[in-house]
Amino acid sequence: MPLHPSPIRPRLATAALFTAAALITAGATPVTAGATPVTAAAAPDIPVTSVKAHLNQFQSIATANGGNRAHGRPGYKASLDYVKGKLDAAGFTTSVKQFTSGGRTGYNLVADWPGGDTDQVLMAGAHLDSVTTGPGINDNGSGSAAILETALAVSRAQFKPTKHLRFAWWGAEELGMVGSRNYVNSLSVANRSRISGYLNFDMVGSPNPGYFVYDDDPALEKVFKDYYAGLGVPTEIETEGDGRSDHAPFKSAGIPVGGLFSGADYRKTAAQAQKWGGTAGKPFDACYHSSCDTATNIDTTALDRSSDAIAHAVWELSE
Ligand code: DTR
Ligand code: CA
Ligand code: ZN
Ligand code: ZN
Repeated sequence: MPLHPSPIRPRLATAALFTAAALITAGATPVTAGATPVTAAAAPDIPVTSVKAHLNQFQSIATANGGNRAHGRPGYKASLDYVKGKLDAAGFTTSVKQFTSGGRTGYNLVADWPGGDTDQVLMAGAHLDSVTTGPGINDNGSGSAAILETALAVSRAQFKPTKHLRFAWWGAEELGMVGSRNYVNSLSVANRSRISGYLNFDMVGSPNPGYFVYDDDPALEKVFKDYYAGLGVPTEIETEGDGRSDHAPFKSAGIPVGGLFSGADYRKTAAQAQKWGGTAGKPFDACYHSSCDTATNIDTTALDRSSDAIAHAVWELSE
């Protein structure tokens, strides 16, 4: 895993390249000794307004379909169709994988960005389903919308990473990571070994947010920790979700996993409120698995930071 370049370094490298080119054009011999090592371009900013627009779509879908986007209900498939439409229009190769759970039909959506080394696949995923009791905007429209907008940013940038990029939206996570486990189980041993890392994003916009980084793989953890350190945002390691979200089947298959989490029904401590703001003694998300997990159940700053951290990790880990 290359050393984490500071965000400023790629721009300096670009400037150095332009200077060198100008010198060459002018016939001079560019001085290269001790030049700043050229690193990959920095990730673009992810516009949080665009992420929230996806959340508003998810909210509208839930409202029009019995108040939820749960496995086996119309709201789930409508959510998937929305995400797929955006990705198809942006040039991704999408596939919908069907499965059955609890007597109902479920679907995973997998989107490949054409290009890159298919022997080194970097994946980013989020569960798209909600519980039956509500629209699931933070859990997990937030993760779904954040990786969708990151994928669209890849397209806008016509990003050409070394590794192959694959994004996934999982069905039936709320029933026990059914969709993601179905996907991992469908992979041959060879195809599992081609996945260099799986990044999971499940609840990244909690209204009383914390900033938790998965600690399952040190190299993946470092990418996120360093990014937030660069923003001056303290982080804590994430342990509450061990085995409780879609990274679990990947980890069980020996694939390195990482991710971000902004908190669920656990209460924020006074020490955490001191460093992160928000309200001590209250849950990170008081509407967890409830009907009030709506489009207003989001902290915009947390969603913005999470989305930008996701983009940074995708750019950094695929170069
Ligand atoms: N998002 C929850 C699962 C969950 C609870 N705590 C964590 C921590 C980190 C990731 C996921 C979770 C759900 O889908 O029910
Ligand atoms: Ca942003
Ligand atoms: Zn949930
Ligand atoms: Zn979740």
